[in-house]
Amino acid sequence: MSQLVDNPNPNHNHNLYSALRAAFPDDLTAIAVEADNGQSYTWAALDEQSAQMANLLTSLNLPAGARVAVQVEKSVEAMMLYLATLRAGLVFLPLNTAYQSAEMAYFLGNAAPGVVVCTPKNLPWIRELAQAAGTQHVWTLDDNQSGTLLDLARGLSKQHTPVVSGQQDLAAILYTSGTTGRSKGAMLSHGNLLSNAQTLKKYWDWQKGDVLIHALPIFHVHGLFVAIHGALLNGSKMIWLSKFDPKVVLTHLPKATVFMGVPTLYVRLLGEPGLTREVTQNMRLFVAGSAPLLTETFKEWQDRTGHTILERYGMSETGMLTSNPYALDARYAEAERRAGTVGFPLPGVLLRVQDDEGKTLAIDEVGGIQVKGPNVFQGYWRMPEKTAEEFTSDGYFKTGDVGKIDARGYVQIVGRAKDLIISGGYNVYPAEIESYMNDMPGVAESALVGVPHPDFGEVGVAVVIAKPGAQVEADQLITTLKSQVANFKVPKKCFVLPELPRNAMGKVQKNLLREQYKNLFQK
Ligand code: MCA
Ligand code: AMP
Repeated sequence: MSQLVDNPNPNHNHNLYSALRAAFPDDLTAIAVEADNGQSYTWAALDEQSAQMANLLTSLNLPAGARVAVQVEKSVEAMMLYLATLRAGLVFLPLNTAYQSAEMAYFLGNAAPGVVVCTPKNLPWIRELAQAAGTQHVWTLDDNQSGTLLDLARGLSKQHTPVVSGQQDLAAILYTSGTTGRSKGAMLSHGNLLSNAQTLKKYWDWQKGDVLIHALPIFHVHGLFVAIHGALLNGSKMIWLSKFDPKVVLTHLPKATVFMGVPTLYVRLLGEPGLTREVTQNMRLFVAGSAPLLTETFKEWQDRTGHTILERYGMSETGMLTSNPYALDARYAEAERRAGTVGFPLPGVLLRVQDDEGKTLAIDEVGGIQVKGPNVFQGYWRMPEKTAEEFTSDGYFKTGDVGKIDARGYVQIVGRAKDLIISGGYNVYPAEIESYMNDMPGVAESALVGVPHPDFGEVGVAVVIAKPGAQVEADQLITTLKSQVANFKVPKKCFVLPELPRNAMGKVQKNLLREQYKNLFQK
């Protein structure tokens, strides 16, 4: 599986927090985070308040590797809880705030966390689910610096020495669905996360004086790891936005140097007349990822701002895998950031393209992208067979993405072998939504396909077949789904048809449905 080669000295503490802490500036009274609620946090505050939370976690005497499941709104305190979990040698399990009770029941039941932290308004139902999962400690954290977590931590010591962690000790579990079936918890170790953060620090040339606008949610890799680790490992200030609002981002751009976003964020910023060369003149780096960036967005951004977006590619299981160059990369002849590509494999990442027979393909040949490196995860939580299925016999992880490498070394993603829709940077698994739809009264079968969307890049469209004699209302079906699953997973349109297109083998031809509805949302 993963190969962790950095510092093999067994006595070295690989706790990720220790490395982040070592990068804090000497002046701990400087501002580390400037939040949009008017609150500022010094580096000392990050260290001391996360120490208090770590002391609280430590006082529970949970076994090493116990999970701390967290479903809270974005706040600086939520980030401190992440840091505290690392310090205490426990495993952070972030959960999207859009998840509803059935989804949460699965995650908590599967992960059996030692601690659950939720928003106060969800406490009644989360407490029930947590108790059913055997969790002893359920705390609250609101986005206004209140909640039982903070009440309990407040009186504790502001000093905490990070637990000694090995490179392969788990730091986080991120649920992701992969190819089929129920969500799988991708287990990421301290070594996985630190090696990726160190690689990106160098590759993107994080500099003294950099200031990051943090506008992404913190329950997925992009906002939690790529953005936060990037800033902390460079001792850089973050401008912390609780929610993405393009107008608010514009007001902060003149004070910042780095911005990271999914393509939808760039599309929405381009919709603002105030996005100009002038407002972005102090910016050094715009990073895009989590979903394909359209060439038209890339070009429009260049025209409007004079900046070239740097697109990179990654996964929950692996962190970042490839990146367009920041500057000349000695391994390659070119330093150009090329639209429609995700750049070069990052230093330390081995990437190849194989066909279904396991033959490694030549330049420009299209096949499955496979990767190996110190960033590649430790396996799926309590699913050893699934883990084994996703690795080749020589230890490469099968990403499920389909792509090619061109003669100049650029990786291009041309499709996905996995049935997955990426909508506004969030993953939607058709199999999951189809199973909800198939369970609805009167529904014989259903299919969910992704079609182009000007704002979200791609959105789900449902096609439903009614049982003989039954009446199915498309609007009702959408309303029912809204009460069952996270809102971003709900199809934007639903059609009730007499039958699904099938091939000679009886398999639903989703490509035909995608073709049929491809212009549904186009301007
Ligand atoms: C919100 N809605 C969506 C989405 N987000 N529909 C489809 N896809 C979405 N992503 C819908 C809601 O269901 C709701 O519909 C309506 O939009 C308004 O909801 P609201 O929450 O107010 O939306 P928003 O604040 O405008 O959110 C849009 C957003 C957000 C800012 C683009 O989706 C977002 O932050 N996306 C970033 C996700 C991300 O960080 N991904 C990184 C994953 P209704 O009213 O009908 O209910 S990490 C990853 O993928 C890998 C490792 C990587 O490479 O980084
Ligand atoms: P997740 O499971 O949320 O980590 O999503 C990972 C998936 O997002 C990858 O397997 C890709 O399919 C997709 N992805 C991430 N970055 C990009 C990108 N720059 N271009 C295209 N797809 C991407």
